[in-house]
Amino acid sequence: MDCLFCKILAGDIPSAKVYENEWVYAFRDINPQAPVHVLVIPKEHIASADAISAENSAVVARIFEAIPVIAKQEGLANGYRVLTNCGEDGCQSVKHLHFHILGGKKLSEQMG
Ligand code: DGP
Repeated sequence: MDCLFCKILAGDIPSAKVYENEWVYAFRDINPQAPVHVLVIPKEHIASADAISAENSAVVARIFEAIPVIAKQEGLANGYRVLTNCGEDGCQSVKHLHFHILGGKKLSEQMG
């Protein structure tokens, strides 16, 4: 499959691993938008938030279980932002579901 994040999962493209378990992989964003910028992805290919269904949503719970673990590991005790971009209008550039964890500074109140 021609998917950048599947290639990262396969080890074909290097990444700076932050966290991994059976279902989830997390690594540093190559173009950080904050002092801490981690991407959390399912190991299973899901194209975007718009492709989440009753059949595959269990992994989303696994991702959200991993997020506080990663946040603690990254020292984000003062808070952080979790977001996912979806589709063309959402400016999703990589078509493999991913959640951005942003923190390490006071973030902008602007969301869109
Ligand atoms: P989005 O725009 O929401 O689809 O975010 C995709 C993110 O992926 C973007 O912040 C940059 C990051 N990214 C793109 N290519 C690579 C890569 O090869 N390695 C890493 N670590 N991050 C990447």
